[in-house]
Amino acid sequence: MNMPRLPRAGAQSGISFVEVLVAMVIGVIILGGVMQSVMTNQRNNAWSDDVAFVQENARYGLEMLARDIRWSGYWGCAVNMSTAGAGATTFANALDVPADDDWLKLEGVQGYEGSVDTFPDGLLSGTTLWENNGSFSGNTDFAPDAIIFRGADDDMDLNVVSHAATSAQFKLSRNNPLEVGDLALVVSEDCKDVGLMQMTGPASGGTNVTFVHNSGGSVSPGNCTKAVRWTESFTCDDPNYPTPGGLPYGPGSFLMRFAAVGYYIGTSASDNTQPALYRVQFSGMDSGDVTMRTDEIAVGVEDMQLLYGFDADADGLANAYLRADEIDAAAGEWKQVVSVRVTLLMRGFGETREGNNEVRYISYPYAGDDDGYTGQAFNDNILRQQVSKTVRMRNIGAG
Ligand SMILES: [Ca+2]
Ligand SMILES: [Ca+2]
Repeated sequence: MNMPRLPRAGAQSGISFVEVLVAMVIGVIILGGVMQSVMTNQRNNAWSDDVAFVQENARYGLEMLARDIRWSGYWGCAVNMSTAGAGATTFANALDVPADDDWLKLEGVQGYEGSVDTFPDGLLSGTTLWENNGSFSGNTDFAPDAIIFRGADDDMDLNVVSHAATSAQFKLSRNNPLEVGDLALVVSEDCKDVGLMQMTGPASGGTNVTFVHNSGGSVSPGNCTKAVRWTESFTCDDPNYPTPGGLPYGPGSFLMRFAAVGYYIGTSASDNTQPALYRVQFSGMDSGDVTMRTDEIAVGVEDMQLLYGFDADADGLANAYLRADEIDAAAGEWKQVVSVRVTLLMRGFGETREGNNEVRYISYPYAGDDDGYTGQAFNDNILRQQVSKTVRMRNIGAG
């Protein structure tokens, strides 16, 4: 049979120029795809690193703040301080400090509205306020707020055995570990009275059960009076603060160390292009000046906005959330704050967003007028996240 010849298997007639071109084009397309995918991966990695960075810092910052909010206003067993009526705690502050000293007060919390209130002395001793070189210039609604907390640090377990009010001397259940110049709180055996004073003696370094709190200038700021318990609250600014001895504390009263901490948004110590949350801690008296220890808590905290749960009717529950400048410090209204709402604006470390994405950050308007309020826009391709937490001051009891 005469069959048509089939081409031999494997016969080659060479690769045409067109085929080479097609192959190259396909190659370029594939390579382009791979490159694109590598770059996307890199960007995604930077993005997810940034998300982790932001979330980690947000969690830590909120945790630290929440811990201090819960602790604030802790004066041992005294819990009834949100009212001024019968049964309310009586606060005797014998420290001879000026009225504008905000650290050495017997109130759990005090806030400062950004760009409105003057922040307390010593708060910014660690670094520059971020507001001054930050992202909010021209938008005072977003000027970071600040806050300080005060309370007792009762790690010493110092029970009062007796108190001679006229000679300003406590006898304690064990040797007094405090030093001359230290500040101490005392809470009464019935949990109704709290006193704040500076130790003036003895200079025996923990080998004596005595704690002396004389008035006069042997220490600084010193005590304006020997009285640390009275029938009503007083400070050294009151024209009629009691002298000389006040009322004695009974056995079972408790002596504690006074503590205060503050928070603000500053410039990061490690990278001055980044904002950070700072915590400052009152660390004692030095020649009459409050000395502070400053710690950078979390980088990437760009803004802190604070609102205060204000208890207007003494039932221990907030009636309204107010800004710091809506609370009258001189009228003692900070004692009526029962909770704090913290909002932090977190931001990533660098540009990880694409295409000039606008981020709109809505916070609480400080002017109290939210008609047409649109928040703050950012077009810098930096990741942002807003986190909030409302924390109750657990030591503030109902009246
Ligand atoms: Ca504010
Ligand atoms: Ca209420």
